[in-house]
Formats: sequence, structure tokens, C-alpha cells
Amino acid sequence: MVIKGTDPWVTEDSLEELALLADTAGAAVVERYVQVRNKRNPATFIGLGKVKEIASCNGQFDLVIFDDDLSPAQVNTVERLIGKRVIDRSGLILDIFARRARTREARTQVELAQLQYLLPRLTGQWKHLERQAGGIGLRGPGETQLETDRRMINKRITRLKSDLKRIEKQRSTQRKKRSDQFKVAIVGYTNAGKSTLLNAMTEADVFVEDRLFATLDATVRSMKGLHDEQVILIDTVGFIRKLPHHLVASFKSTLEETVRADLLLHVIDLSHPHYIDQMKQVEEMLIDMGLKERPKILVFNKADKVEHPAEIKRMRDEYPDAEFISALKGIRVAALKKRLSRVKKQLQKGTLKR
Ligand SMILES: Nc1nc2c(ncn2[C@@H]2O[C@H](COP(=O)(O)OP(=O)(O)OP(=O)(O)O)[C@@H](O)[C@H]2O)c(=O)[nH]1
Ligand SMILES: [Mg+2]
Repeated sequence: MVIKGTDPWVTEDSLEELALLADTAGAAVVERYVQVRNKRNPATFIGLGKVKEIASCNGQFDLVIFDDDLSPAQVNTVERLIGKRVIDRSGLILDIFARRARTREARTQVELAQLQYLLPRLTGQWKHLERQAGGIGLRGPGETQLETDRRMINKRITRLKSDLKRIEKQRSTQRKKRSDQFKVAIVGYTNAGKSTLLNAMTEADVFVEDRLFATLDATVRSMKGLHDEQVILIDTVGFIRKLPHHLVASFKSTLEETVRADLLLHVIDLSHPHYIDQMKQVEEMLIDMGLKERPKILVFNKADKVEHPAEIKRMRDEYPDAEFISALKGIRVAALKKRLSRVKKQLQKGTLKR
């Protein structure tokens, strides 16, 4: 659903991205609906007519995905009216995160986020079951069951939080060991090529894929092929628009690596049709994280894939301090390495503002 006056391509791009997310989660998109309204319907988010239209759609589908975050009650109402499962953007991203989490830290963070997402939705699920069954036979034991579920989830949340604290402690011990080293965090929109760049600069073997959120963990490696090996590179989880705050918060310990970095490499996929918007989203996120003043190099990646060379020239003029590279083809990666070691020296001598 779009509020009247929103730029149509913003909506189109956001939906396109939602379809990519759905694909990453293993769903095939059969139909898209866009509705322009003055305001949201508090009960059903989109208009009731639209809900009915979706319900009566002939296509075979199992799931309805909303591009915006719905309240638990709205999800329930729409589920009941359409008779199909409904999830929102956060739910979908969480699902992908759950599939992608590899390390103990990532798994703990994702499970915590999932349970926190589930908790308020638990009530609703039972309520609409109650209604369906006329409430008979469900109310007494149902309520008790619900209470038990809630208590168990809360207990698990407490447990996961303390696990995360422990993991965070280990991380901070490791971090202290690296405290005198020069740390460079690779940040950027999801699928920009951050892991590819880390691999190219460090001979690491981080998982790379042409899908969203291939990386959920912070991988730390030292840079290879320099005289001084004291530059540490950190690969991080990608950013995406409309990433819910509670989700970001649950990745705090991973993001902490970014927050502690001496220098940021903001990687941008120059071949993406909306890379300027993606770049803005990331910059806003960095401001939110208190990193506005952190030294930073803009790295325009996938230069090999750009259709019109004039585009590169235009961006070069606009961002004379940026690097233009292809992490995949290894174009100008060596130059970026040299620049990093130069910037490191400048920052350490204090000749560059930090
Ligand atoms: N043509 C081209 N493709 C690239 C380049 N760099 C990365 N890719 C491709 O872009 C896709 C995403 O690369 P990743 O390195 O996984 O991107 P990422 O930023 O780490 O993505 P997430 O971890 O999912 O946020 C992969 O298919 C890469 O092969 C490049 O310089 N040129
Ligand atoms: Mg990655």
C-alpha cells in the first residue's frame, strides 16, 4: 500500500526488492498488488476492497507478503479474510536470516529477533482460532496453553540475551587484542559485493552469492599483499531499506565491529538501477549508528558491469575521492589496498581528519 504522493518508482523498486527477498526465501511471486490510499485502514492496513480482490484472485498461492510492517492484529484480520497465511517484510527478512545464520552468534541473534517478533503475535493467533471454533473448548485450556507458551518464550528470550552477552564478551576480548591494529569495516547495501571485496583483498573464502543477505556474520581478516600486514578488514551484514529497528538492534554485536572501525569502506553496486537510493539508505543508517564523522572511502563496485561508461565518468566527476573498482575481476583492487595503507598512515599521524 502506498500513501498518496509517494514517488511511483520508489514503490516499484521496493516491490522489486521484496520479490527478490521472496525469491531468496524460496517463494515464487505469482501476483503483485499496489494500492494508493490517503491513509491506512487501521483494521486491514490496505482497503477492505483490496483485501477482497486478493482473496478472490484466481491464481494459486499460499502466502501473501506485505511490503510494510503490519501490526499483529492486522495480520490476523487479513489472514482471516483471505484465508491464507500473511507475513510482512520483517517476517520475510527474519525467515531469510534464519536460513542464512551459520555461526552460533548469528543463530542466537536471529532466534532472539524471531521470538521477539513472535511474542506479540501469539495472542492474535489464538484469538482467531477461538473465534473460528466459536471459542468452545478452547478458551480454558487455550488460554492456559497461551500463557505457558508465552512464559516459555520469555524464558528463552532471557536465556538468549545472556548467551549473547557472553558471546559479546568473547568478541570484546578478541577486539582488545586487535585494538592497536588499524580496522577497516566494509559496509554497504546487501548484494553490493562486500564479501567479494573482502575475499579479493585478503584471500579469504567468505560465502558469496547473487542473493540478498548472503552474509550475516562479521568476518575479520588481515589484508594480504602489503609490506605492513597490520590492516584488518571486516565484512559485515548488508543494509536494506525499511529494515526494522528491532532487527537491527538484535544484530548489535555484529554491528559493533563496524562501530569500532577506524575507517569505513562504503561499497556501492554501481550497476544497480537504483544505486543512488541504496547509497542514501546506507548513509542514513550510518548516521543512525553515530558514524557520520567516521573516515570513509566510497567504493563504487561492479564497474565491469556498468552498461554506459559515461555513468562512471559522471560519478567520477561528482565523487573525485571515490574508488571505482571491480572486486570480481580484481580491477583496481590493488590500488584500493595501497590507498588503505596510505590512509592508515595519515590517520595515525593525524594528518587526516577523523
Ligand atoms: N559483475 C560483478 N559482479 C560482482 C562484483 N562484485 C560482486 N559481484 C557479484 O555480486 C553478487 C553479490 O556479491 P557478495 O560479495 O555476496 O555481496 P555482499 O555485499 O557481500 O552481499 P550480502 O552479504 O548478501 O549483503 C555475487 O554474485 C558476486 O559475484 C563485481 O565487481 N562485478
Ligand atoms: Mg556478504
